[in-house]
Amino acid sequence: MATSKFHSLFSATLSNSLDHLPRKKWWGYDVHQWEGFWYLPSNLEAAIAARSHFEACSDDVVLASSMKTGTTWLKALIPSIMNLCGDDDNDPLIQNHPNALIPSFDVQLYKQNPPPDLSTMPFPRLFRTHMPYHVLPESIKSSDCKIVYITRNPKDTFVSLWHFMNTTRTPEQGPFPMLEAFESFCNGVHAYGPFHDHVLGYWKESLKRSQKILFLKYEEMKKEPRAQLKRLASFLERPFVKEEDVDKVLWRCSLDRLKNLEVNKNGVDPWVGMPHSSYFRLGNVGYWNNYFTTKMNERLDQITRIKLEGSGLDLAN
Ligand code: PAP
Repeated sequence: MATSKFHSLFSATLSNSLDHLPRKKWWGYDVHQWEGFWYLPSNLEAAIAARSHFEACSDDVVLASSMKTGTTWLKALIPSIMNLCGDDDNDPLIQNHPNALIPSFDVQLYKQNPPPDLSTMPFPRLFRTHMPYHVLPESIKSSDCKIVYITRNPKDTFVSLWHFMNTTRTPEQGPFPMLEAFESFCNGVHAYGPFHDHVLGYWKESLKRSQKILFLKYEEMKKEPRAQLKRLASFLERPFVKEEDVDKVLWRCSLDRLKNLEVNKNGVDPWVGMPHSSYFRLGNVGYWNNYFTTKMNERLDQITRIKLEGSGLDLAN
């Protein structure tokens, strides 16, 4: 069952060499603080291994994000743009959940010991990660490889995360208390949190190196998908030649289409143990409004204001 597999993958204890790290509870799971961010144990060990072992190539593309900010959309869009999708009948999205099209450093590749042999991967290689910018493998930062970062309004991110994590709970347990989850989120204690620090790390770097890091916002992708998709394709040096291809890729990667594909309605992610369907929900902007009290709204808005002050970044909507 998905729940128990998730539990076994994510509640594994850290090896002894890491058990000196600060530890807290998040949704009943241990999370450990490393270099300013909180991680589930197996993700932390994988992140540390990736930092030590991964060697970037100049034409690699790394998709980075905090959890639940629209990454799955990009997991579909990036391979589609990179011409890996062929014609409609050969679209890999029909047979594969988007998670399978871009392997993750920290939930997949570097969970293996010894580290994976990447020599057989086709070029350009595509990777994804939830690792914060400052702990990325050095070669990602210093090589010419490209990073695509996606973020989202923290209030919608939180609600999306709450729904996703509830998938790990049994019917007897019921949903996790929202206020308790909210308190953790506001305190930055959640997988790959603090959220705002994660966003700021990539934002600041994207201002310094716009050729290296493309900074996308989920709300802008929803509002003007054609323009944002073209921006993404140009950044990846795969500009669209035909306008109709823009619409084709948007359709192929649309939430409605992906959600209704058999491969995404059934099955479980082999690495995380979560149902494939749990990666596709409503995809609404401003849905937090259905859950937040005035107090919650003011609190998270204030945190966002204080954290982002002077950064030039606006995540309100
Ligand atoms: P991850 O961090 O586990 O990869 P991620 O894909 O970043 O999750 O976030 C999931 C959100 O993206 C969901 O939002 P919601 O809970 O508010 O509905 C999900 O619905 C949304 N999403 C997934 N695929 C798409 C898509 N193709 N287009 C738009 N939104 C999508």
